[in-house]
This record gives sequence, C-alpha cells and structure tokens, in this order.
Amino acid sequence: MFKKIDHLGIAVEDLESAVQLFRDTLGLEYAGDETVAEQKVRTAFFPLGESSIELLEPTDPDSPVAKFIAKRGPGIHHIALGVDDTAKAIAELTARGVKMIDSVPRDGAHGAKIAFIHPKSTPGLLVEICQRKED
Ligand code: CMX
Repeated sequence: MFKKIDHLGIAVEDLESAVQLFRDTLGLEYAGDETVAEQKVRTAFFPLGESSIELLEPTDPDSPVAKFIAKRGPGIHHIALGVDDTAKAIAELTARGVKMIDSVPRDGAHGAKIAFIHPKSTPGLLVEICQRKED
C-alpha cells in the first residue's frame, strides 16, 4: 500500500527564517510555499531525493500546528507516506483496525489527497497518507 516516505512535516514558528536555514545555510532546493487555508498552515517544500521536507507555519493561533508548537515546541510534526489512492488506503487501514482521524480524504498542499492516522494507533507519531495529484 505504501510506496515511499513522501515527506516529513516540520513545525516552525517563522517560515521565512526556516526557509533561509534550509535553502541558504543547508543548501536544499526550494520549491516554493503554499497556504493550506482549511488547515490554517503555510507550507514550504524542499524536494530531497524521492521525498521532501515540508515546513509548516501556523497562520492562526487556533491552528493545530500552533497548538502543537505550544505543547511540544517546533520540530517533526508528521511523517507522510505516499499511496496511489488515499480513499482506498483509508478503507484498508480501517478494516485492519487502525484508528483514523480522517474517514474521507481531505485536500493537502499541491492538490494532494491526504488523511491522518490517529496518533493513538501509532507510537505517538502523526502519520499522514498522501496521494499526489500527478499519481
Ligand atoms: N503528533 C503527535 N500527536 C498529535 C499530533 C502530532 N503532530 N497532533 C495531534 N496529536 C494528538 C493530540 O495530542 C491528540 O491526542 P489526545 O487525544 O491523546 O489528546 C490527538 O492527536 C488528536 O488531536 P486533536 O488535535 O485533538 O485532533 P483533531 O482531529 O482536531 O486534529 C490533526 C488532528 C492531526 C488533523 C491536527 O492536529 C493537525 O495536526 N492538523 C494539521 C495537519 C497538517 O499538518 N496540515 C498540513 C498538511 C499539508 C500537507 O501535508 O499537504
């Protein structure tokens, strides 16, 4: 079902300074930013091999990412696993007894169809299932 690690999501307080670090200091390729309004985050992508690093800055104090930073500080927020079909993956995982946060796919960055597994079904790690638009 899972093809690869699609991306690692990293929560940051300030996107501009984090982009400077990853692009200018670490020298990673920068693929631009995108606001995902429905999830109250601004994202910046850095393709790296077959995966990417995704920086996440909250756009609102009510944003889940703002709450995450307040509780745990900046750092790895989620790991995203690539699939061909998010709806099918939700059905398969649910049938295997995995607790899902999302029972239907929602829109992620770059038109991806995404869903989250509940951290209660994993060792405290937030796992995103991600179907890329071009897939
Ligand atoms: N890591 C570990 N645990 C986490 C977590 C994280 N990043 N985020 C939430 N949790 C835990 C919470 O502590 C909570 O645990 P308890 O039930 O024990 O208290 C549980 O998961 C449920 O969290 P919640 O916030 O109460 O549940 P919601 O359904 O309101 O939201 C979630 C869950 C994951 C969707 C939300 O917290 C979130 O992070 N949304 C932003 C997602 C995001 O990164 N969007 C950008 C996507 C862009 C892209 O990749 O394309």
